[in-house]
Amino acid sequence: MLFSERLLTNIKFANSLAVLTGAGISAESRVPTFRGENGLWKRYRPEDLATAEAFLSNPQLVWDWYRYRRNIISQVTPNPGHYALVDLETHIKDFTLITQNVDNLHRIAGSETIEELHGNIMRNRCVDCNRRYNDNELPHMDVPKCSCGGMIRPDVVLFGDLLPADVLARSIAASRRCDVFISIGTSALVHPAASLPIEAKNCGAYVVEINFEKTVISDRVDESIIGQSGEILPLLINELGFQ
Ligand code: BV8
Ligand code: ZN
Repeated sequence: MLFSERLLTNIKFANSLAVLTGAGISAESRVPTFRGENGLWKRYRPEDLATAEAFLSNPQLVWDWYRYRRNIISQVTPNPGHYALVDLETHIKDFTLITQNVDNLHRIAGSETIEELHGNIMRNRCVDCNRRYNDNELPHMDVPKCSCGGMIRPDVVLFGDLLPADVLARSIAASRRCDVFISIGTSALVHPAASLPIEAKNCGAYVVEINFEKTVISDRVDESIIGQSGEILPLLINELGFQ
């Protein structure tokens, strides 16, 4: 049996459930992760491409990087792991999906209560006036400029950026009040997202991790299930046997 009776009972009777996802849940959709074997950070230096300073000193390079990633993401679709979370959400009264991913796949799959901690690669914003631009509204320039003259950047949270305060506040609140917290496909190395499973644990939640391998939080959670989230999550929904 892949799932303990304790896990199944805790989820079935949970009033409040929070999920944290990372790049691992999108790996089976062929979206590269960051730190795995073929991870993006193995080939590129994050400090050159995904920091606030990098954008200001070399906006063209950072735009090229996000256009490259946007191109990959525009060709992929959600996998059974994303859809299993859509299903789970319909059975839990108070459900919050907190994601570190910027790939929009949870939204495409149909999840409703999504907290995008690190923004969304399909959105853009002006660094000066914060005006939002959809992709098709972007001026055709290597480094698009806003009507106010400011530079436009991808609306993602880079290293050194503060996370959107309202999103972070709702994510912390969900982690503190949930009965069950499920951490899926994240190396739990990037803060403050990585602190959420521990915050949930400290507030009495039953914390489960689903990952391809052990992580830095594996020995601090209640249950650590090793495997592919795209296989495990549909099996979990099946075992829960919601009516
Ligand atoms: C901030 C941009 C205030 C968007 C990203 C406290 C302690 C230590 C450091 C800090 C701290 N507070 C702040 C920091 C600094 C920094 C940080 O955490 N650095 C770390 C690296 C040490 N944090 C920040 O700068 C944050 N800002 O806190 O502001 C501040 C600022 C400075 C100093 C103090 C305070 C901003 C963080 C956001 C950075 N933006 N990306 C983008 O391009 O995507 S981070 C990047 O990593 C992605 O967003 C990604 O989501 C995130 C986390 O990575 P994962 O999703 O976990 O992916 P990873 O590849 O690592 O792991 C994948 C996992 O999946 C693996 O475990 C693998 O085994 C598993 N897996 C693979 N396949 C599968 C699978 N599991 C299941 N099934 C599979 N099939
Ligand atoms: Zn502007």
